[in-house]
Amino acid sequence: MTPAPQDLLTLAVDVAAEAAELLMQGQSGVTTAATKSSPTDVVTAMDRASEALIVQRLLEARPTDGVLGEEGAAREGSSGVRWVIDPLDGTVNYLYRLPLWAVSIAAEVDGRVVAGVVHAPALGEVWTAVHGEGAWLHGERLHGSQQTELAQAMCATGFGYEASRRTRQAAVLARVLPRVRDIRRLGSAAIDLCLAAGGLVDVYYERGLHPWDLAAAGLIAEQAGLTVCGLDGTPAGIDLVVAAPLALVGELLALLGEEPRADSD
Ligand code: LIP
Repeated sequence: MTPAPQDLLTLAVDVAAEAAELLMQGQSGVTTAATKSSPTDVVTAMDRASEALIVQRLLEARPTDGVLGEEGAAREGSSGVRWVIDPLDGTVNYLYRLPLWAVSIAAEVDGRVVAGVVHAPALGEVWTAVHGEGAWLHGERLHGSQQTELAQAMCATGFGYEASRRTRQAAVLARVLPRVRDIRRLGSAAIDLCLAAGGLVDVYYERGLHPWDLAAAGLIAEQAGLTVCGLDGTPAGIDLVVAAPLALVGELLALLGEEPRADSD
């Protein structure tokens, strides 16, 4: 029996709240436990503890589900449901005690995201969405920006951890900066997309994101009426994620794609 997306959301919201509490408790004194793709791409013991707790709770409730987590949790399920988990998005912000970090949990049914929650405890925000039922924050339905002029658009973006990738991203940013109202670099793709869902920024783009960075927040932005896509309008993914009002998508994609790509950056 395929579970109701709302029931999957209820479970995700409860589990995300517990993980958020664990992360708030464990933040003081947290240090880098290891590095990943570069010396600045860090993981802390709290990233791992959060993921372990989330996976344990989800599989206690639904033992035959699959999981995919940033810190290595990977399990094929038999139920048709898979949980895509970023146990701590904005790890560097968490390390620096900046409040822009979140727990992100999405439920996929047969490969499509049907429900998602992004819980940012230091901001006191819990964004949710169910496919076809809108995006919500504190019981209010979210509506993304209606901006129709790119030059008036507040643009959020982010950068990778490797110097060569950052060099290329800086070149893209140099093209974008004169063409938008201003840039915000907040350090968490999940929070960037949720702020776009609420119209607190007009557009967002980033290259190099993983499924767990955008699974839940991408649904939230989409359910708030934004177009969420990738290069040339293909599905959003590691090559590119754009979230914008339909009126701005074409112009933004053209601007991002202007430079012939040496590679996927
Ligand atoms: C972060 C993303 C952010 C991106 C960072 C990093 P993490 O995820 O949320 O948008 O710019 O480079 O990938 O590493 O904190 O889970």
